[in-house]
Amino acid sequence: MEERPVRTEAVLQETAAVSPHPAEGGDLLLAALSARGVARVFSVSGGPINSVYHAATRSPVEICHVRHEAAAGFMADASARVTGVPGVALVTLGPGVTNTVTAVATALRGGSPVLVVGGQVATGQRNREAGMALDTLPVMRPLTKWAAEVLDVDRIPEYVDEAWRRMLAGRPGPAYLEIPVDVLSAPAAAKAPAASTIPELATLSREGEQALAAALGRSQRRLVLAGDDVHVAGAGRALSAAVERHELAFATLRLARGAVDECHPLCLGPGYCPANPVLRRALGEADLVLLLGHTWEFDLDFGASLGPQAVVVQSHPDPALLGCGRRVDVALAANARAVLDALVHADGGAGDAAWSREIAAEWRAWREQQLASAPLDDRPMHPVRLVEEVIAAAPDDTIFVTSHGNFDFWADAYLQVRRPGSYLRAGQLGPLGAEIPYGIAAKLARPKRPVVVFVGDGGFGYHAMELETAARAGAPVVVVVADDERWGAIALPQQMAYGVEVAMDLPRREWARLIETIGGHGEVADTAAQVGPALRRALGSGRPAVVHARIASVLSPYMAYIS
Ligand SMILES: Cc1ncc(C[n+]2csc(CCOP(=O)(O)OP(=O)(O)O)c2C)c(N)n1
Ligand SMILES: [Mg+2]
Repeated sequence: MEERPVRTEAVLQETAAVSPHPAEGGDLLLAALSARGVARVFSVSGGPINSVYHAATRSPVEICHVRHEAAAGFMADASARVTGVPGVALVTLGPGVTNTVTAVATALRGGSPVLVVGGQVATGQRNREAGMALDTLPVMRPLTKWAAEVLDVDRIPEYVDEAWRRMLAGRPGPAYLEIPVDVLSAPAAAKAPAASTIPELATLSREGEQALAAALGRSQRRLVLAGDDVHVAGAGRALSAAVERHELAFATLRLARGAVDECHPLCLGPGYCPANPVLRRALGEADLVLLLGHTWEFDLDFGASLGPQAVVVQSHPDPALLGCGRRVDVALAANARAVLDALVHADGGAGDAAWSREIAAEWRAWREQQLASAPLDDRPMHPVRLVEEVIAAAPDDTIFVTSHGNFDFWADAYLQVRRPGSYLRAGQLGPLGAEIPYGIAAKLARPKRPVVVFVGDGGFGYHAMELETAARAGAPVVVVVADDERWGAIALPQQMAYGVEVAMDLPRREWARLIETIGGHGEVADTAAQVGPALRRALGSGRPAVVHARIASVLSPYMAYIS
């Protein structure tokens, strides 16, 4: 990653020119963030962080004041995923910090760089039961790559710099800085610039190159699983070049979905073993599997689908993750771009390109067959029918967000992600509630692109109120509520295991009317024919919108597999 100069001094001089109030820690904080490309921080206010709110009057960094700190954390996470610049949440002490816990844990498990800045009581009030005070460093330490308190106002830029390095080195993840109010609001002196140098494993060793070429040369049926680091390292072009040069079947996973267009003729669908039987077949038949920038995690069945003949090559920029959970034959400590560049130039012989093409075609046929089993006039609509009608009506450059309900597993498996940064899903931690904040932050980061959030009637309830934030912030995101009138992902397996469902029903509520009362636009679409026009009106409304759609409760292949 390139070094960026940090122009704290210049920003502080401009600050003094705009407002007579002397520069404080809040100004130092925003100057350090602005110098690193941060455009906005997501926040719920509180007395101890007022210095930062005041600093925003004379900084290019905006404050997006949201309704719940969990949403602030999720928005910071989505902002990082979409832009590549770490996202920032600014929260008050005690419950302000603890409310971010799930979002921070999601960022940790999802490999997303999120900085939480938390307030704290004045140093002189420590351990005296001050209002709202809580020792939050021990709470945040296991959830972050680094958690520290700042006790000297003039060291704020240094701590931001350190947090940046820790968040971005190896596998990205969150960091936490706690700043007591007397430190944050103390007068600040202009400081000499600090420079970030993010260590990167951007080259593959000679031995690594040779081992990769040898494995390729000995193989016929070759499969690439492009994981998180393909996205982080910006290696989509290199992936595309390698896939085409050697005619490799491939799947993109998690953060990397869409790194290469999933409509590519060699793509065998999304990288979820539970939702993609063709991927399981490919893993069983391949004699070379290249797992790039990822580990053998849950969505890859912990590697259980691999056949005995498979030679496994794994790369990761964090050497500690090589061989994690499963033995590998060739371990490459390098970022995905370096590995893919080496792969493009490796002379690996012809391989079985017919197998790559045939297995990718099988996935396309499987996908089409799902739609064929969901007739247009079914009432209530089959989940796949709703997803298809939304995709058909949404412009090509739409960013899609999904949640973690039964409906979403249908959507995740059916969506074809066409370009990088176009699909957001919280990931391994699987928290309901991330999706609406994700959509809002994506819209703020990419205002020209349509953003469509898929969520069930259960998940919708977590942060629906953030649509009011979206109205204030000017983020016209569209939320498609797939309403099966229940907590389907739990109800259906309960029914299968126990023959009854307990407390699983959610009566239909008027979500399209609710959104109208909080500054948005509402649509109801209960038939397939209504979905496209409703979605287009929602997108055209220029306001945050809800498209409320009744769907049938049909167990998704993903849920069926894991239940
Ligand atoms: C924070 C959190 N709590 C609970 C769960 C467990 N959970 C997963 S899916 C689900 C039901 C989701 O219902 P809904 O959003 O209506 O989607 P559906 O399954 O009905 O399609 C629940 C409770 C979770 N993933 N995250
Ligand atoms: Mg539901």
